[in-house]
Amino acid sequence: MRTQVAIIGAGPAGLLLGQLLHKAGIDAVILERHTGEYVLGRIRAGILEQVTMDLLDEAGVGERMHAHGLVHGGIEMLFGGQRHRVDMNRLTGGKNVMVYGQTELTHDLMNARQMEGLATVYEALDVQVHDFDSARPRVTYRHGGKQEQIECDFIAGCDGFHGVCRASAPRAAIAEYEKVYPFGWLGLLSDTPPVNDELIYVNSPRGFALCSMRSRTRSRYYLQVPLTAHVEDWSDEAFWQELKLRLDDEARERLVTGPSLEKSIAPLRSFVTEPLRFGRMFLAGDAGHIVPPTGAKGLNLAASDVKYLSAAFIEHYREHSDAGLDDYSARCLGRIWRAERFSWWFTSLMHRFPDDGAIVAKFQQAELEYLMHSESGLRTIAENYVGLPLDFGR
Ligand code: RFL
Ligand code: PHB
Repeated sequence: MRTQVAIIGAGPAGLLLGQLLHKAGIDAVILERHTGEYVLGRIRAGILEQVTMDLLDEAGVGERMHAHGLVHGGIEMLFGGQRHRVDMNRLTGGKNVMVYGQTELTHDLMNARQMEGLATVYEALDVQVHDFDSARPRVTYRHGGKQEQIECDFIAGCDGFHGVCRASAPRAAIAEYEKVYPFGWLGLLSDTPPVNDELIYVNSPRGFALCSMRSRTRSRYYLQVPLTAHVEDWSDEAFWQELKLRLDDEARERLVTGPSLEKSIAPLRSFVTEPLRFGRMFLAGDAGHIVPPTGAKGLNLAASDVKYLSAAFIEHYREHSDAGLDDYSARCLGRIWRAERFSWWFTSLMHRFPDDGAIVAKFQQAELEYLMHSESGLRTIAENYVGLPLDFGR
């Protein structure tokens, strides 16, 4: 088989890239290790920045998001038993975020691809990337018991943190920066109305908590848990009990509990690969970088990588210019490091670290009080949370 761009991974990054390339008349094949149902079963991100919403519109898949997504102009911060609102809309001159689950977005992209009859190979096993340092890269894989090969012009590594693409880059050509946090997030999804109209980020003496949602009838809650925690040891009842202990009186009273639809623990990590290009192979999304979820940036960074990469491929094929491809890594990394910094800072501000004594909790409290009472402090949170403009500072 031959194609112009071989995309590895059918998560949001790979599917969105496939859709944007298709719109531009560029041929692509997507190879995915798992089944479509498995990909849809992963409960992950919930918050989209304006840049991501615009890109979904550009890809022609924004209709359901606009119909069912919830526009949020603020978030609430709970610490010291008090709630404070960050009015992001006012502080950023009218910007908002959209609450729309990654599952829904993935579903929309999968549907669009299927409707247009575009090639996605699910359950593609033992995917390997070859010769990306030459003009004729290849991808090999096994499917339905047969060995297959794709010849292509470019390889897009959209295969997430545990993918094969980054792992295939020459070790001498790659630098990796990593911080692993000493706790994880235990998430619970339930068909119960959200406790609040907006998200609540909680810094409590018992650890971080987050009240989020997927719709007016479906809630998503998270608790900071030790790295040693096992999901089997957390009954639904224990989860609700602990969440209540981290909330304020009003939220505790309003909280509606119910059986979990899904419960899982995610570790927290900051990770960046430099560069994101290796000859004719490009990394995008979680394949190149991971943020702790506190700032809600992971999916949004995957979308901005894809925006830059699709524009670079389009420029290559239409204008015979490689300027966008040559600039891809630097352009993405500027945005990535800014989001990494915000996610690390917000994580440090809101969680209890096991080795920090009582003094650090006091520092956090003082910093939060300062931020909530300073216009510039509030704006710092707001403008980072809604997403900095594309090519900020360039
Ligand atoms: P994905 O979604 O991991 O998809 C990669 C795909 O590649 C496939 N794959 C392979 N296929 C073929 N061959 C191989 N060798 C392969 N290896 C892997 C995988 O099966 C998979 O289908 O990466 P992508 O597309 O870059 O998307 C990134 C996002 O999924 C991720 O950044 C977000 O979910 C992060 N995230 C959040 N991001 C936000 O922007 N806002 C949020 O509110 C938010 N909340 C979260 C999050 C992530 C979380 N977890 C569980 C890590 C909340 C949580 C709890
Ligand atoms: C979510 O709804 O899953 C979510 C929302 C905000 C975050 C992280 C996760 O910061």
